[in-house]
Amino acid sequence: MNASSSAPSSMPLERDLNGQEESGENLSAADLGSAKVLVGVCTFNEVANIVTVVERIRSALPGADILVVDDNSPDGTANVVRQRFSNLNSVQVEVRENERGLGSAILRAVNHAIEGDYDFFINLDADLSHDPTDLPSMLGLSISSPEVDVVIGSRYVSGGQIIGWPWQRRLMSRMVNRFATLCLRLPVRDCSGSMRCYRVAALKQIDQSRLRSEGYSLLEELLVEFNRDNAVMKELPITFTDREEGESKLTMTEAFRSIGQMVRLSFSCLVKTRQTQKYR
Ligand SMILES: Nc1nc2c(ncn2[C@@H]2O[C@H](COP(=O)(O)OP(=O)(O)OP(=O)(O)O)[C@@H](O)[C@H]2O)c(=O)[nH]1
Ligand SMILES: [Mg+2]
Repeated sequence: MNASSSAPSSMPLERDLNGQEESGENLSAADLGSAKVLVGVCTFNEVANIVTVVERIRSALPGADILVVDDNSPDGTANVVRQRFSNLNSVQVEVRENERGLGSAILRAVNHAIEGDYDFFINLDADLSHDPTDLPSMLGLSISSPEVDVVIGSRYVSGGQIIGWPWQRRLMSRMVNRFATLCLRLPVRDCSGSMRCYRVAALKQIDQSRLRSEGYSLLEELLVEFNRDNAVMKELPITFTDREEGESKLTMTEAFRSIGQMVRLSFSCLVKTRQTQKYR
């Protein structure tokens, strides 16, 4: 695909472009150059985490805007953000009154990035499982590699790890990712993680009318669409730490719904491969 946007020429970070090392430095507003960056954080009942995560994102990427997409959380997550960051234009909250679902919430933030003419859209969870100090190296790699359409914070490449999950959760995640790699033919190891830095020009190319997932499976579905468009995907190792505060929203019902969506997606990938072979 590679619909690249402007890349500032001088970046102060020392990076290994294979992503094996990080500088640990933060990208200041000046370092972002002309790049306009939106960080999306989707929330449902994250009152215990949201202020900390927004503050850590701000300190990691001071030049970025932050959008919290909250599904009218009964615990008052949205109000807490509004009150705590009321003096900052760079922190916005969008409350979806009658919608639920991580996938559709992420898409809302994606569309905000497209409509706002941002260059990069970064997504991460609100529960501090994703460490905001990883953001500068993910964004740095995106900015310095115009050919890369999405940088994926990956638990499953060398250097990546998961802390705090029981073996059942690890097994389930491994199986889901193995399925996605094999059956959805995705050329990455971590297909289900949400911590990603997308080039907005590449997101614009996606035909959103094709997307069916409202929940967690949107993460795999976006990669399937990217792959269909021959997008370039790159993985950077991250450490994922199990949440300490608040409760998981990944219910068994949502897990089965997402697996069902992935099976549907795998059929459409199979049909596409057959058609390609037939007309080759
Ligand atoms: N807006 C919105 N956000 C959601 C919804 N479901 C989950 N989220 C958010 O998506 C992120 C990931 O959800 P988690 O519950 O942490 O799911 P998980 O990381 O797979 O599971 P655990 O870490 O074990 O809890 C968190 O920031 C949630 O608040 C939803 O329906 N709407
Ligand atoms: Mg989580």
